[in-house]
Amino acid sequence: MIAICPGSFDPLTYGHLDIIGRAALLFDRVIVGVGRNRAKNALFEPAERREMIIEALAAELPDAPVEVRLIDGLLVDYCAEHGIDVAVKGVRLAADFDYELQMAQMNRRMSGLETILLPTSAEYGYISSTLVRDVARFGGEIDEFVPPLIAARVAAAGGA
Ligand code: COD
Repeated sequence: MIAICPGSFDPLTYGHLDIIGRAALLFDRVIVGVGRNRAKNALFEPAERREMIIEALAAELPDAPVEVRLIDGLLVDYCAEHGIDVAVKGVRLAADFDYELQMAQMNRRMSGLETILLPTSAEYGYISSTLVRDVARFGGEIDEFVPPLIAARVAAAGGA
């Protein structure tokens, strides 16, 4: 079965990598779908995020059957066009669950796409791209939260 891990990944964190790596153990193939969340102010353009994820996966999960693609438009349309069976999302807090449940139900209603929610690993539960951008913007260290090459790209982008 083919799964998609969709997200903004602005930037990719160790929390995202944990979900992607665990999805890769459960499914034959995993597509990391880089989308645009219009509710959030992006630091990196989607194409840049895709490039950064490809580099990070090569370093962190070199043997995982994972590809990185840009999603333009609805997730359900992308999945239908590419024969993707299921979406895998990570859940940290109750707020994540409320948001993901609503999207899962909407997506299933629209196309039948199923969603699997994976609980975050405890050590990554507090990490979010938004907080990472915020810490970097004010000059804080982000090495603990993102792979080294992502930290370098965030620093080069001027924090956030
Ligand atoms: N531990 C575990 N999981 C985590 C962590 C962590 N530390 N950090 C993030 N995650 C999970 C999130 O809960 C989410 O499941 C996933 O990783 C991606 O997170 P983000 O923040 O990078 O991405 P989002 O939530 O901004 O992505 C939203 C999408 C782009 C997936 C969504 O907007 C979408 O599907 N857009 C396409 C258009 C569409 O179909 N819209 C209708 C949806 S019903």
